[in-house]
Amino acid sequence: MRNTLLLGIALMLWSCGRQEPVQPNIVFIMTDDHGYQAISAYGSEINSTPNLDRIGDEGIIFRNSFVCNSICAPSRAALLTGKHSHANGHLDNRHRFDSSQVTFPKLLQQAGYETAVIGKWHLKSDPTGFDYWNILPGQGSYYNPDFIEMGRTYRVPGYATTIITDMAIDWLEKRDPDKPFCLLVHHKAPHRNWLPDTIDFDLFDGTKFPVPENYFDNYEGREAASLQEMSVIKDMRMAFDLKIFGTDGDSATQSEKDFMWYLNHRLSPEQLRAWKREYDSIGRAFFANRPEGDSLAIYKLNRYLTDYLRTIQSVDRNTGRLMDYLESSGLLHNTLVVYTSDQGFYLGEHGWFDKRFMYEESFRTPLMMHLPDFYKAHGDISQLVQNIDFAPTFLDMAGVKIPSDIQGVSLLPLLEGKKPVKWRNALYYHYYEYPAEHAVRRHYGVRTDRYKLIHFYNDIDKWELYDLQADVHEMHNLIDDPAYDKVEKKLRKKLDDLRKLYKVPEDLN
Ligand code: SGN
Ligand code: CA
Repeated sequence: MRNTLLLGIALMLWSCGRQEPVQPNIVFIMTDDHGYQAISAYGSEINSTPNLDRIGDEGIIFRNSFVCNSICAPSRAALLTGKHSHANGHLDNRHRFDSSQVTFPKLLQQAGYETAVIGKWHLKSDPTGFDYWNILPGQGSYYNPDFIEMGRTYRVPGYATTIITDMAIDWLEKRDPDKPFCLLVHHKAPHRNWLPDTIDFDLFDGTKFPVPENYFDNYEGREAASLQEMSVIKDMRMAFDLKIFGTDGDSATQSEKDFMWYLNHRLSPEQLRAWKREYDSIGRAFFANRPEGDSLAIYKLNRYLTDYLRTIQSVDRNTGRLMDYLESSGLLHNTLVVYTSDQGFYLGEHGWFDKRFMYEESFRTPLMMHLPDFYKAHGDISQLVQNIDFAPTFLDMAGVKIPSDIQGVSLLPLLEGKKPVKWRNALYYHYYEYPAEHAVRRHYGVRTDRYKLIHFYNDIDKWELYDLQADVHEMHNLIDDPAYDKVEKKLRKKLDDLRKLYKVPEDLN
């Protein structure tokens, strides 16, 4: 009896002393087109990102994080709603987001959170569910960008990544200190056409980056891949993308003229001077030794990666600034900091830039989290996670009931360091933007931890099957290989099951 009493008192004391998770703050940092291959925490061989790595080093790093539709606006709609594209209605970049839908910021707001979004938005309709919003119109500008602050448009001098970070810190300073908060920081970088901050112009100068082993891919057995228009060699524009003016002589292309107009009208005289100093000298070196054939192909890759990685250095530096602010202001211990991208990107793999395909480089997206003290997970997380999981995770963490029609799952058990026995064993993917720029055919598919089955449809009808263990670069389509008949059958069944689970309309195939 006495022992039971003592145990009761001890339990009571333990539960009183136990640190309960007060509604944690959320800082969600999302870049535009940041491939995991350009983050050192993911083993990058081409750059170093110490400030981004810090998030993963001190917290967790997801090794198998994916999107449901590898394109900007649909990715953002999936983030807000926790639903696949067919369910939230945002199939491609041309849609306008139905902002009357239930979104996680709206539910957090109702639960007492102060909410804000700053930076790229791209959903056409105005943000809803935010106490404060200040967004780039459309794709936004790298230099001296316009912003729409709660309906008012104005221009801000400086560089987009730095300005967005300044605005984020400013909002944190001015927010209601008595409320938990959720702040979405959405960078423009490193989106095409990769314009670096002028202070980063000396980075990667003359670097010869390793050439991906499938850079000269011939797309054998992969018809949709052969039909794309996102090839570094064929489709990158010399002036607009690579900043080499004058390759067309007197007949400068419209794109070259438009880009020149943008530079002359948007940049300050000082920015323009720095810009010309940098790219005139690159142009002179190009014409002095004009490369052709394979040398031109390699030259283009180096030129592309140089500017792409320069824009990422600014993201890294500014993320460090934001982390330092959270730490010095005492917020970090009770804040979930997420670093991710709206999708991955090709850095020359298969000969490409851009995204859209369900192949690994663009289907995957980086995901690292710095956790509030209460959550004990640390290091690598290998479960399959997807961008539809953000909404339920944030709601779960805030103690808000997750609406039953949300299709993602809460990642909280993983953040708590648990090893759930029943985790999802396959992911559903669906890309819809065709006919469109880059000519990537519509496709949907399923990926397990080892295999991937894809169906390209619309003006094409092709299936592809990959064994990711044997063929990490997805060069060998096994769909006609009898040795994989059983695997294919299982995957088709899995795909049907997922399409039923997510209620994908029959005609979307
Ligand atoms: C622009 C780019 C494309 C890019 C899309 C979508 N062309 O149209 O290369 O795929 O955006 O990007 S550009 O000539 O205007 O740079 S997304 O991130 O918004 O989905
Ligand atoms: Ca994007």
